[in-house]
Amino acid sequence: MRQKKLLLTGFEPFLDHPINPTEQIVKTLEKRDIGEYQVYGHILPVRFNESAKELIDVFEEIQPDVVISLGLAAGRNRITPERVAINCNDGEPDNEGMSYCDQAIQPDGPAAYFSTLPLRQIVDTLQEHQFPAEISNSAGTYLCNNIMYQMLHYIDEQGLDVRSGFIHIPASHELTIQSRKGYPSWSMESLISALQLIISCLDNDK
Ligand code: PCA
Repeated sequence: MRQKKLLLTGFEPFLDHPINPTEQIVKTLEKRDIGEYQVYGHILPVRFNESAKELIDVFEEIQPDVVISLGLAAGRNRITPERVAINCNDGEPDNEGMSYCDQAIQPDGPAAYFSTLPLRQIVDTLQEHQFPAEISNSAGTYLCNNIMYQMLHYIDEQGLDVRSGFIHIPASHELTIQSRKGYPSWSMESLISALQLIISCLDNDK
């Protein structure tokens, strides 16, 4: 049986966050075999004009069976798989100083795309293992929403049988200490274990 490929992405640090725990998670898990999947890792820039293009280039090179993109949501206390990506760029400037206000990501694209990851199974599995989790109904309007929308749009336009979605993770202890903010935080060990459980959910799906 052909081994399945999972493309797991994280982001570089952004705004006033000195580190991005998603980068550490991806670097730890890349090249590992987890369940039926071999993990291919990639760290994306936080740039409206580049992130999605880079993600799609990597996608075309690897041709994965599943895409899971990770982003930091400092302030959230749970792991939150995102249900939906909306066709909107808005908010804070990116790492290049570029910002958008109320702008469509794809002017002719649909209003939104739903995640095609097994969201309920992911949340239930995490909670059974004592990791707090909840489906989130908004990925915001910054880079995380942008790449989730663009990846799902590409898969849809190309008519591919590939599941894709986005998962926000809470701050790590290291980030909370370094940033001197009061973010709720998780140990890196717990974040890695939770991600392994999430990836194992893909095996029973479909
Ligand atoms: N989180 C941001 C972008 C990069 C990241 O890790 C977001 O939630 O949009």
